[in-house]
Amino acid sequence: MTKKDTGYSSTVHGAAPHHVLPPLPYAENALEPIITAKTISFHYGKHHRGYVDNLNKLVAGTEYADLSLEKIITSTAGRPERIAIFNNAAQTWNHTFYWKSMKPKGGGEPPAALKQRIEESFSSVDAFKKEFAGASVSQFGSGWAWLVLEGGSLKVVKTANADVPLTTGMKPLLTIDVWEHAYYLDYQNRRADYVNAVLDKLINWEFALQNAS
Ligand code: MN3
Repeated sequence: MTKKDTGYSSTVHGAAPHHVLPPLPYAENALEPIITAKTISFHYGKHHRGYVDNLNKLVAGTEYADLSLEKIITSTAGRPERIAIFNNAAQTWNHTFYWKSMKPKGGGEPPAALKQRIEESFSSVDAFKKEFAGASVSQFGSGWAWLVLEGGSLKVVKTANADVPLTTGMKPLLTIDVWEHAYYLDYQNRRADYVNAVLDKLINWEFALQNAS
């Protein structure tokens, strides 16, 4: 049996689990004071890990057992009878993407190449941030706000629950989790304060640029 070095070691039907919880790209306290170690510890250690564990249990012995995470997401999207697999696969993917969308000492000015593309699509970086925050706040209930690439231009979109723009042909560049578990311990019901703080202090522009090329 092979063991990955992620600290994830539970097994499914005697085989090594296909999907593993990737390590956080930084320490649990590295995003303080914007997002506390307590929030990250629950969000990564309980929520994200839970989605990975559930996914492994749900796909064991099914036609999805040997598929990549992306393939599971695209082949279960829009199929009500596969909603549990879709939700756990998409949430596994979304959270890994969310951790990478932030970094300690992030925010500030985007790199020139990205800044130019943001200005072409939104007129200014501030206008982009405003639109992104607006999408985050207007998402009713749980979901995600995204910067995506579609047909060569940048767009802000929001998705509900586990939904991910991958399934509609858009390429995600950045995301912010707007489920309450992402911010409630630190911001209570002030979702806009959380999103604006992430955009100003944590957003990982280099990750977005890397995804855009
Ligand atoms: Mn979450």
